[in-house]
Amino acid sequence: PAPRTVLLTGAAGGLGTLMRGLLPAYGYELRLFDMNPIEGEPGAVTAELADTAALREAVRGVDAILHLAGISLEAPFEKILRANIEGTYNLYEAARAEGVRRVVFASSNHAVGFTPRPREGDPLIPVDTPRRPDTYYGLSKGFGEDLAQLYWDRYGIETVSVRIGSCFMEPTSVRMLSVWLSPGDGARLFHAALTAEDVGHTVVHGSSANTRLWWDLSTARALGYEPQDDSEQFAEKLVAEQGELDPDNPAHSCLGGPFTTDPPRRPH
Ligand code: NAI
Ligand code: 15L
Repeated sequence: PAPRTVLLTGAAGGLGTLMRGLLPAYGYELRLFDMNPIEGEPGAVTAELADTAALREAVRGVDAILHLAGISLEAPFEKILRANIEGTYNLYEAARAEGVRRVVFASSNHAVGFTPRPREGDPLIPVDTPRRPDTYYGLSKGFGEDLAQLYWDRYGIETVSVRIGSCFMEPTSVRMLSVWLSPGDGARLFHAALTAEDVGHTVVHGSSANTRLWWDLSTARALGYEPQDDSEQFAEKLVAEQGELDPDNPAHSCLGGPFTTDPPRRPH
């Protein structure tokens, strides 16, 4: 049966707020979890992923988990370790203990951020491209994907790991034209990931049907995802402001964009 009650972790964040608005239309009842309180949502659980008792209670009885909570940008390793690595482990342990069978994990393009972006005529980046994290943040997303694989192989908990490109109301850079996931397509993709059958552990790229797409959406489409949006509507304005991507600029040469260079770590 399609999952009805879904625990949404990271519900106070940018993407969590967008999905709180969009997912109920698909028939989901959302249970909310975040370390930050959410105004107007007295039923939300306000706790850290480090609070294993709160987490266990929060997952009890849900049909699936949409795991968005975590640090969403680069940060010192110790912080990433606690929130993203230990936090995601705690989440899966709670799911295992309470018998939750399906997780949708918010992975990121930054798990493979040092992958060169395709140039004219190159094939799209496939979903089995080797991991090339561009930050400790991206490294933690690779860890989450491997944890998902372990919990499928060992415990039969299914996961769709969605390597999200950039999910915001609008793209704000020329790079984002290639990786943008419109909020509406984000909801479509999460819905497909929550309901598709026999996913085991599946990794998908999370973008809209962008004219300037860099990566292959076939594993996402195989779940039933049919993107409706294209970032090209924003291209003229962004290119006028920022220019086209510069082939000589290292911050423009890889999928992860400025995450690969900011702060500078090595010569390119
Ligand atoms: P955000 O930073 O706006 O939201 C993250 C939420 O997680 C925040 O509300 C924060 O309070 C909560 N959180 C952080 N650490 C926590 C902890 N230890 N315990 C409990 N709650 C904690 O980020 P955003 O943009 O909403 O992203 C959501 C998820 O999607 C993140 O995992 C991020 O890495 C991932 N993602 C987002 C992308 C995007 O374009 N928005 C792109 C790729 C991945
Ligand atoms: C991410 O993983 C971040 O969470 C988000 O804030 C954006 O920076 C996005 O990637 C991106 O690559 O644009």
